[in-house]
Amino acid sequence: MAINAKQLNNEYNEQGYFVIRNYFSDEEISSLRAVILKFHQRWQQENHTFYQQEAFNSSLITGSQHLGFNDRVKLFNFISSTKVMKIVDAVITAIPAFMNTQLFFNPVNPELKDFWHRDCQYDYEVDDQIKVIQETQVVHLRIPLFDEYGMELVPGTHKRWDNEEEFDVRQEQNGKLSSDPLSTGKKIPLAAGDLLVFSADMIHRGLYGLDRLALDMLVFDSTGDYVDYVDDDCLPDEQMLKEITDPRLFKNTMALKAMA
Ligand SMILES: O=C(O)CCC(=O)C(=O)O
Repeated sequence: MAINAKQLNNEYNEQGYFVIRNYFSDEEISSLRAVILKFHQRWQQENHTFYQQEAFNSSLITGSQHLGFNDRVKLFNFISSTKVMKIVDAVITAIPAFMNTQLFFNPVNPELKDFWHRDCQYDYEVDDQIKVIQETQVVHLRIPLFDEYGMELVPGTHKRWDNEEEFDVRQEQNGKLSSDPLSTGKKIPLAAGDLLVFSADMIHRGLYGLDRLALDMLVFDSTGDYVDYVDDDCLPDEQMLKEITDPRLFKNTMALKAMA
């Protein structure tokens, strides 16, 4: 599929997201799904209570805890494949670096409701969030492995602050809940094979309800101050690097770590 990098970059800068339908083939998705399902089953067994009661995602998928050498190499090769790197390079035109992976699923606990947030709200107080959204942001590449209701995003909020309704909902104040509808929200239904790219700091939520499994890759611009968020165990080791066709995304992170 022909990619217009300039157009994707403009779209991302203006709206905070873009979606490419049918970007991955059935073969690409079924081979990725096989590895991810293996991880998910093992993770579920080890985190039984957490899974039953409160979980809606797992992380550190490329780490050594649940997957062996060959499966990890497969994942690293998918994450840094030519196809994925075309998109990463379109969004981050300087030096992109790998941060982490997360896996989003439908929560078992029906009390858990899909909630609006900006990722930065878990690390920063409100005054700092206002500043942080003006700076370099982490980019999520969401790769759904099954059809799902997808994500709901508030276009433009990667660069602009909340209006009153958004802030009340996100903060759960003035009688609002973080799962309340937002009049500015835009639903993006996703099917297996689609790719959604969005800014972690825009106002967003995952939409629960279908038996979803979505892999999120998180990448950042090397000029951003994010290297402390990277877990060493989620990077390839020397042996694995030899098996990765284009390891620059991981090598860029390693170089930042070495300087930190
Ligand atoms: O899909 C979800 O449940 C939430 C997704 C999300 O918040 C994220 O990808 O940052």
